[in-house]
Amino acid sequence: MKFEKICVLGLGYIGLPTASTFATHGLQVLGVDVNRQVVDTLQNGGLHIHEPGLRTLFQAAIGSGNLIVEDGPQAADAFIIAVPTPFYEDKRADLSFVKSAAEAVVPHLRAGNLVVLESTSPPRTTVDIVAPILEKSGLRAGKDFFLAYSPERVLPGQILSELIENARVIGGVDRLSAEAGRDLYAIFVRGEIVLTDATTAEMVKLMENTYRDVNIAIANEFSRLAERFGIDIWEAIAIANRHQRVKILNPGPGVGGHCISVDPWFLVEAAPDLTPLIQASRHVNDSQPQVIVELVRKAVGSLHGRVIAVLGLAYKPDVDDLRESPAIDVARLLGEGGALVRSYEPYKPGARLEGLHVVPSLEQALAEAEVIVLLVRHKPFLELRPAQIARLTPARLIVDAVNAWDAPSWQAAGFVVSRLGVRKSRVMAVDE
Ligand code: SAJ
Repeated sequence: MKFEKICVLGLGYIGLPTASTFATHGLQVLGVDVNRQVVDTLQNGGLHIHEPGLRTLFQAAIGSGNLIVEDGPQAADAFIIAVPTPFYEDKRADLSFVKSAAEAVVPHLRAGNLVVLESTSPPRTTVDIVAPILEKSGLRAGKDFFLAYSPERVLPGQILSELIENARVIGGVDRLSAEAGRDLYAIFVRGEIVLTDATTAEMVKLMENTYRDVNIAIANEFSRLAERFGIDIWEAIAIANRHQRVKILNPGPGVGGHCISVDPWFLVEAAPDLTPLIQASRHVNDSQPQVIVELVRKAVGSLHGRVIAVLGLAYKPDVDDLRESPAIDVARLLGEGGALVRSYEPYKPGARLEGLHVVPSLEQALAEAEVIVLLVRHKPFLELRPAQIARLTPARLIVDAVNAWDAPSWQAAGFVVSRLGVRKSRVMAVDE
């Protein structure tokens, strides 16, 4: 199938890079967002999200004349739906954006068009929810138009390269729909393109993120056991990972971001009776901020009135994304416990977060601190030297939740270091 003009609905972390990449590969792209502010920002050449390299790519796309941004769709050869699927309080998927995007396509849908859903969705969303909406056009999915599900699996921070290099799954409601999807993405994807059915493709996406969530949960549970039994979890993991079939992930303050902490719930919602392991893993990871707070409490005694420098608020290293961040939960819980928390996030020093005192510099976070709590393995934190920090703060207590700092060097500079998953007086190197 040949494509000249496509319409991308939803211009967020996935839709905007996708629209821009198609435009720089020669397609005419209409980018659509229902948020007027987003449309205004983009029409004026600005960006509402941060992703390395996106500004240059977006400007090239706009500059080529191939990318136009509007607040509603128009007739096109293909429609890509890349809107968010958040969840409600009770963890059920909120498909309202997916549904309204599909509704918006209906008046413009023509025989021979392709529609692709990219939004992460519960199993069967494409066939049971999106197809019936699109069929209000009078056209039949798989007969008159092609319909496919193709999940995005790019890693925030590396979206632009992964968009092109990653293997891509395309699940069609029938074989010809999957092939039409392949013809579209082959325009820029250099990774392998794998064809399957729509529901398998939905499951693949959810399985990948759930697999990672469960694996992080077991690492977090192991770190709790390590403290109980008086060992160093980091040493134990390093040794276990020398086994050729073992790859234990890292414990930490919990699982954040808008993917791994959300997607497993889509499977739980779809089949609560079949998902005890997935549910338990979610609960382990969600309770991890509380574990970090207990670690701090053990290190300082009472939290009440203690001045605490929290280093790192992002959901993972070297991104500025604060969504669903467990580090923010830790900072809030410390504050609720009576501590005076000064939080510092090097990638978003001006962040404003309700109920949190975010300071714009490391110096301000440390100036009056009694305890330093390190929550994210950001590069700028890894580069800090103990002697340099000792000059900036009266604090001599460190709680390292991410195994970022070499404890002996900090101890040599006069600090007492508590590490997540460690209750051992002498830390022995793996090779000793
Ligand atoms: N984390 C740990 N321990 C680890 C690894 C991660 O606690 O050993 C935490 C991180 O700190 C973070 C969370 O897990 O809070 C998630 O981080 P991540 O780097 O594992 O994943 P995301 O959410 O940034 O991106 C994931 C990726 N999925 C997989 O690796 C299976 C990405 O490929 C997906 O495209 C993305 O979700 C998505 O959009 O679904």
